[in-house]
Amino acid sequence: MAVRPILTVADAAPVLKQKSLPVEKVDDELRALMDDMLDTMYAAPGIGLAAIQVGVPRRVIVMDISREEGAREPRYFVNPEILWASEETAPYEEGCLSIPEVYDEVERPARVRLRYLNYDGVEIEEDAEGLYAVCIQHEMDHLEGVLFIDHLSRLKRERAVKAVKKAAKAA
Ligand code: K1U
Ligand code: ZN
Repeated sequence: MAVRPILTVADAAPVLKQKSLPVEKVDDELRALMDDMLDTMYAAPGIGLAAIQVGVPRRVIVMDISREEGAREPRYFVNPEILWASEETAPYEEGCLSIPEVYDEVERPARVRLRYLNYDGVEIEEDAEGLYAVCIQHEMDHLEGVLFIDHLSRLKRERAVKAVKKAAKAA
């Protein structure tokens, strides 16, 4: 398992804007990618990560939204689909490991029903709400090449990218 570099809008915006392709088979090679993604997410630290953020354009997400120290609850999503989204929406102050140090409020459906393959390739259908619903929608946006700042005004988006580029230049 390995921690891989996370691409940011400062160094790899065109990569992050690309649409990810479906996974054909959940095999050991894919599980090795998911293991690396989880290590990378924990090291960042973050609560979610899409494969495109480590430069792999495949429809794969890892997540751990558990709040207790030491009790890890990793989740793996291969080829996730949203089957239903509530009309009710909820705001959440989002961040993104590809847009470091930028946080802003995004309004998304409060609840969604999901279908995906898990780490073992088993098909799962379940409902998500709260932080789970926020995080899976944020990560599924990554699979479409959409960043959370794309939900903000043009002014806020341009400011965010400028700030990340400035910080990267200074580092
Ligand atoms: O997609 C990503 O870049 C990961 C992102 C996920 C996310 C956060 C908040 C709302 C929606 C999606 C992050 O993990 S940003 C870092 C973060 O939220 C965090 C880091 C450490 C502890 C707790 C949260
Ligand atoms: Zn993100």
